[in-house]
Amino acid sequence: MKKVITYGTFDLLHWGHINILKGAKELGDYLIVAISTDEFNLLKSKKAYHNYENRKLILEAIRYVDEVIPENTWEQKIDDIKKHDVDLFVMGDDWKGKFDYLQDYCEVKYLPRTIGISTTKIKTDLLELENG
Ligand code: C2G
Repeated sequence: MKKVITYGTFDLLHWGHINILKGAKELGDYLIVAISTDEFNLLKSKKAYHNYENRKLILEAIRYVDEVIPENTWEQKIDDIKKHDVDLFVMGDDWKGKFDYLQDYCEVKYLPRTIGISTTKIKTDLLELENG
């Protein structure tokens, strides 16, 4: 069984997130998503609209996702890959090159980021709607 892992905040879930989760799942048989905790988001200077529990609940409802684990630190990826016996690490290509060091432990693939949608865009578009 080919196990795939990916990481992210996945706040205000949108079709760009679904594309990467679908794409990652299609490259294996079992997809683990390490979702950033609220504390780790602070390290990424991100403030998620939904808290960790609710973002986890939403991700677990997605057909492409088999398991959700917490992402607490930048450094946990190697341990996660070993602990969960992961064969393939997948991220959107806005991260291209940043995780190549993981190639010593598993395959690394960057999939094309979906253009035209992001959590930040959703927030700014809603603000503009409100302000008219
Ligand atoms: N993504 C995408 N297309 C978009 C938006 C996001 O493919 N339009 C992908 C990102 O490339 C990433 C995943 O969706 O692979 C999750 O994106 P975020 O929730 O923004 O996660 P990020 O802040 O990039 O955190 O340790 C890694 C970090 O936790 C990644």
